[in-house]
Amino acid sequence: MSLPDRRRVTYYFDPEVGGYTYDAPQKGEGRHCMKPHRIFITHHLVRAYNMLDKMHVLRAKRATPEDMTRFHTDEYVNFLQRVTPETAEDLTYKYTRFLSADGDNPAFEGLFEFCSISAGGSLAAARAISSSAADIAINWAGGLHHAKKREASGFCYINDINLAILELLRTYPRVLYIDIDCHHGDGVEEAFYTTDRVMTCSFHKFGDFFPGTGDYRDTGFGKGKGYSVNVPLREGITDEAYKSLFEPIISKILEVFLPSAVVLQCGADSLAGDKLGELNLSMHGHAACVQFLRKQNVPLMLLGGGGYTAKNVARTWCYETACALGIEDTIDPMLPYNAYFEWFGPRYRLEVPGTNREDYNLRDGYVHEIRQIVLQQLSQLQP
Ligand code: ZL4
Ligand code: CA
Ligand code: ZN
Repeated sequence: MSLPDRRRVTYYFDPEVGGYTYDAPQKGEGRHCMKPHRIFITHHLVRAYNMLDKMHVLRAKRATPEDMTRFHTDEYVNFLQRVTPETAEDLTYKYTRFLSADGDNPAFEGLFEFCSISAGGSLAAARAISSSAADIAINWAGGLHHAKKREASGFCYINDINLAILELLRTYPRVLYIDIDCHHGDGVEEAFYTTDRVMTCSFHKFGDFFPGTGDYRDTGFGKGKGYSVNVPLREGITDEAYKSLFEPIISKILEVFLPSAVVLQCGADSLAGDKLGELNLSMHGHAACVQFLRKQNVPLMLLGGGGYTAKNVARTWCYETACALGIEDTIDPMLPYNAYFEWFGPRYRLEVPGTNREDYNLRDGYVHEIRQIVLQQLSQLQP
């Protein structure tokens, strides 16, 4: 006989989030790959699977400029409030401050409201966890891990994760941040690089890939030495190899760090077939990270992040919502009818299969080597 393993899940969703687009209104250079609309499609699937009545569904208060300046500088937040597509060139002093001219971080229409929705959800999720109102809190509009204290980077403007972690630190002595986005979680690592109260652990494609940081030798500084963990990957990693890194490394971290709460950034660009990512996880391989953390019985926040093949992002975050609820075994792999049904053809299934591309991590014992290196680093933290 096993006990029912219910968790109280709070899910933050703002119906307006899907209406924002990163595309510049006047420029005809092509469409930006970051599509907030994917969060709206995720929500449609979650609703079609009847999950909304199994959790607390809330629309968070928008984050205020004061909330944002807990991490960011006043002048950067003030800039984000004022910038428009028309004033961007002047307010950035020809793209020498706050934003760069390279197209990753456009000054799109409604930028500040979009940031306040994303950050508002993560802050509310952190408060729900801190107050013990929820065991698991979800904000698929969050996870924007590249944003820096005084500048935007890699499609991210406000670092909702850092705001949430700072909120958790008001209650909890130690917070663990885990990042399964295909890119390095540089903005979170940098913010907590010198503290032993936050451990950051990012798994990411490394080598000739944005943002270029995340070498395994970058382990923290001063009091924070050993509290930044990086697992650099080569292209094409599959479920099996990923799990053989994730589970032993996270188990070791749980043992040596004893986090009071965990924040998991669930960037979905680590899935097979992503437009930008170069990894090869299936939906089930990605969700195995959520399942693994859920069964550790530690307060858990689930955030979004990257993910550029929108229908696969929606499938995966919908399935991970089911994992948070513990109902994934009852989920019909045939998608229920919903407003976006035709997007999911030709198979109309809740699946993202891996492909047969080569896994370069299996060459010359790389997986084994990086696992040993990281576990060895972690064992030095033990008292
Ligand atoms: C695009 O087609 O590697 C942005 C970005 C916009 C449409 C308009 C065309 C304008 C690919 C990417 C030209 C854009 C040129 N549009 C972008 C070094 C780069 C300089 C900028 O998942 N160019 C920079 C950022 C990465 C770089 C990845 C991941 C975020 C996250 C969390 C951020 N930047 C080269 C790229 C396009 C675009 C097409 C693009 N940008 C792909 N990779 C990047 O970790 C949310
Ligand atoms: Ca990562
Ligand atoms: Zn990414």
